[in-house]
Amino acid sequence: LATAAEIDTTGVFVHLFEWSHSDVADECENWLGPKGFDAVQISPPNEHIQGDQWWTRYQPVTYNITSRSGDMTSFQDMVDRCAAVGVSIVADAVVNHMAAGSSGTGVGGTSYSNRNFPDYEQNDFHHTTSLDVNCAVTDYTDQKNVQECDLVGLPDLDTSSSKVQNRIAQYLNDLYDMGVTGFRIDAAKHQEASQMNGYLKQLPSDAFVFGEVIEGGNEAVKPGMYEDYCSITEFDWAQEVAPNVVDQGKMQYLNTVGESWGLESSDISVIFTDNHDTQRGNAPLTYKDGDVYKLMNMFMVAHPYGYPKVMSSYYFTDHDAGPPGVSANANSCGDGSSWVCEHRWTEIANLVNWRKEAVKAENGKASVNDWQVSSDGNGIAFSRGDAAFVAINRSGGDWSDSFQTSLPAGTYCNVMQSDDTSSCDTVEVSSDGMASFSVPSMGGVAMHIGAQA
Ligand code: ARE
Ligand code: CA
Repeated sequence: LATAAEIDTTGVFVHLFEWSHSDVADECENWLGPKGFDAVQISPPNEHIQGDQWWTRYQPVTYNITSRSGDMTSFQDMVDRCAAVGVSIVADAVVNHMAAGSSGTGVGGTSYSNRNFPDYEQNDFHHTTSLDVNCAVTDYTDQKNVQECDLVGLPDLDTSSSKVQNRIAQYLNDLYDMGVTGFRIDAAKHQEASQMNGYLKQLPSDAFVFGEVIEGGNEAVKPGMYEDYCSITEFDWAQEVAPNVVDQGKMQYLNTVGESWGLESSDISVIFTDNHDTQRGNAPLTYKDGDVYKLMNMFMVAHPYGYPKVMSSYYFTDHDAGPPGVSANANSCGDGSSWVCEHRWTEIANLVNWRKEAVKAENGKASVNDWQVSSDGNGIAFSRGDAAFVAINRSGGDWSDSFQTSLPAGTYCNVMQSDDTSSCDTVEVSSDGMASFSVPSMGGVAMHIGAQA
């Protein structure tokens, strides 16, 4: 069996939200490996409360590997099969709190009562007037309220306690020993950063960790407080970029996206167009927006800022609805009622290997060269290193032009159409790097040295 690789944050990963272990394993072999995705974020793999809603996954009962996605055997099989094709697993770690309510039973059959679980007793939780009572998170301007009270009624673990820290560390190390090399720390913002580090520092140093820390205007807890310990979710990326993709004529401003826009530093920022919460909340764009959403994803994967995470969804209208009952690999991707599979959209998927070639050629110096814009400001085109070129057109009409690339002369696949070098539509680049072509309305053209016809 292959050993799981350390996560390469210069690549691209995908969140296969609510996919089963066996579907993730198949997807690694059939799609993610060949397309160059470097990792998959999975839904929380541990035992959670019963119920059909997706959010039952965020109410842990035990750290046993048993969940709606599958059991321990299917979990290990997934990790191994993904590793064998170069795809690492990022586990969503729900460790700030345990399941809510006065009593219940987990999907693995474990019973619990108010703040009493096999792994934790009432004294291991933050509490106020008595052991079974705690305050609620109500005031984001108050750090103590955010970090020591219960988030939406979820009993808040006392992460200052070494017993709690050690138990969390053991869970994460068990996952690591099974081959998991990445971790999303759910509700990291609700844990004091150095207390979170009390368990993170017990992980091997090659583990990749990012904390879910949502930046909010006048809030007490800031992403910067976590940067010594882990990468962070940069929620502002989508909020800042989206208007420039949605509004007419603003694509032209996107070349400088990054720290100068007030975003956190690129090397610690996980970016995404939307996530499983924001697509049910305030995401500026989701799969429901069609082409304009696709364009934003294209830009995210092509542009060097941050570590891009592609959101892969299922169709929903009801906020709480859990995943479809059908396998994602039963030809149900894109059927309009089960799995959306944004990560299989050609223009997004084929830019993943494009980014890899770009990063290789740049040799550590991420750069945007040959920046070109259309006369209406809706079209942008750029090179990265001398290995990759992309043009993205947000306008209602095609954009025909002669483009400056830094590519060596040759015949390239337009990977936005296909990366099959025996049958793709091609683009000719002449010895001075120039190429003439038409960029389709609400679409793109992209070439890289790894896909020459
Ligand atoms: C569910 C029910 C609740 C019920 C609770 C307990 O919906 O009505 O009280 O169970 O019985 C998810 C769902 C919740 C769900 C929970 C547990 O979203 O609805 O509660 O699972 O099943 C804040 C946090 C951030 C958090 C978001 C949602 O800071 O960490 O709220 N995100 C993560 C996950 C969620 C998950 C949890 C945490 C809990 O990604 O999917 O909840 O594990 C401003 C602030 C933000 C704040 C945001 C929303 O932007 O700056 O910090 O995010 O508002 O309040
Ligand atoms: Ca907490």
